[in-house]
Amino acid sequence: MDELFMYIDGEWQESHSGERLDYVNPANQQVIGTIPRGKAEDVNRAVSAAKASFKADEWRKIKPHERGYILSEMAHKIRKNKEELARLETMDVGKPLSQAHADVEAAARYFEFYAGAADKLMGETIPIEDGVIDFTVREPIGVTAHIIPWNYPIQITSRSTAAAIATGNTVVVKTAEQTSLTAMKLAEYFHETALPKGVFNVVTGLGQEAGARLANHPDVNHITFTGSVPTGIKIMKAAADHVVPVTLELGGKSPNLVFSDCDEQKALNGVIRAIIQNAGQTCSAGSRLLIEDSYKKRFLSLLKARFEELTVGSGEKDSDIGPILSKEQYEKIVSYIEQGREQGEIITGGERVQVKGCEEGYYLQPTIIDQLPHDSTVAQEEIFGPVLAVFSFQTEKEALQLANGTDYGLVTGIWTSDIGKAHRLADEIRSGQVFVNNYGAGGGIQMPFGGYKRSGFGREKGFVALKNYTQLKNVAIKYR
Ligand code: TXE
Repeated sequence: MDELFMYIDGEWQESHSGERLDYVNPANQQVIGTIPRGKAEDVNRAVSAAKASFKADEWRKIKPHERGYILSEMAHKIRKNKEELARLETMDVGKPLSQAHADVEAAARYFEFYAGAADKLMGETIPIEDGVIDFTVREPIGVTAHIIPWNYPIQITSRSTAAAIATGNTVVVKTAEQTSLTAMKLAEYFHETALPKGVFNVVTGLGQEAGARLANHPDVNHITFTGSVPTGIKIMKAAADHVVPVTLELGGKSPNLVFSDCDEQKALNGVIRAIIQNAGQTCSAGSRLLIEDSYKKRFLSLLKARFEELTVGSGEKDSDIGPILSKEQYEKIVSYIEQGREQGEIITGGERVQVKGCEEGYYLQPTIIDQLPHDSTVAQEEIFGPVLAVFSFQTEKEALQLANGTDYGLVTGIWTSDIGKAHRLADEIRSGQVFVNNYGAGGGIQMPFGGYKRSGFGREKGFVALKNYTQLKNVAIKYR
């Protein structure tokens, strides 16, 4: 059993109460260690360390390229330890090892990308009138809170903390209670760099305890949150009490639109990958499939055959689909499948899989549900499992209505060889990302990522995310 500690003010710390929480390996539901059950006192310690280090000259006066250098070192350390990190991520989340490797590489890329950006954050000069020089400066915002979900811990921790540190802020991370292993490794690597103590802090604990305190702490100056809509709403309300900006990434019900003129193999591969990645426990999962009516029968039968070839098993064996994180998540998915069975038709899947040697783990067959009313709960809500709901359309207009017909708007995939059609649809789609003849562009850490509608607001990834962690000052000087 591994006992983890929190990382606060450059030191490994136990929770104030001394209480601990178990964490489990989803492959077999075995307890593999404990984490401190951080509560308000622990968050207070972390925020005051972050506040003090934000004010200290050691961090405030550091040259931008030196911040970049620290982040580059992080990228280097992540790559050097990629085997261990991928193994830990698989053990913590359950995901297939090859996907964990891709997450680790993405984490390294975030540090690398924002390392390069650290000394390229520029303001503008604005013409006002003769004798006045007007310019803008981007300044760090202060103590930034990062509340992390359990599905992509190393990626999501890296993407927002690297951007916040590149811009000169200090950071308090609250890991998801289920998955803290790789965030603690990041703390370990930061500890080995020249990052001043207190700039990067990690608190572990429950959402309603440590998370809630971080969200309502008066000395936090920005909150980045990825997770469920109800928790996002709570965080936004808590932040409103202190007029603190938030960046919210709240999941989706993303569609893939498949037209009969698509490249069939590419579309099949894309649609499958979009829903089985991380066993469908992905905010951008392609969980709705919209197929052109005349092509539906053929595409669906090919898809069914491919679904039935997918392997379900432990992440360590690198099966196509790993376990569901927990009993709670599994039961949530199964309740949607049962509703789907009543209101529609299960084309394939829908049953629990017993994996030899991992009997306690929650494994599910990849599932396709057809014939659902598009306004049903199963068609509208985020299931967060390997469950694909299928619909058909006759015209572009109908395709668009279905695509835009949920409260979410995170990602859309369009599969067609007609570039005009792809553009027309992309113009009208209400989602933060649109992919044509691909889904995800290989992770694309450089591309803005975030939602329309209830998928949240603000953008992470890419250059644009630097704006989350800075505030703009305008200076006007009259010299005549
Ligand atoms: O999410 P929560 P949960 C969706 C997905 C999943 C559902 C529930 O549909 O089935 O959410 O998962 C912290 N104040 N997504 O319960 O509650 C919590 O400790 C402050 C989609 O895990 O949103 C964790 O660190 N923080 C999503 C983080 O919030 C609080 C990824 C996420 O937990 C808090 C994960 C509070 N009151 C789940 N309550 C995506 N967009 O990818 C909880 N937390």
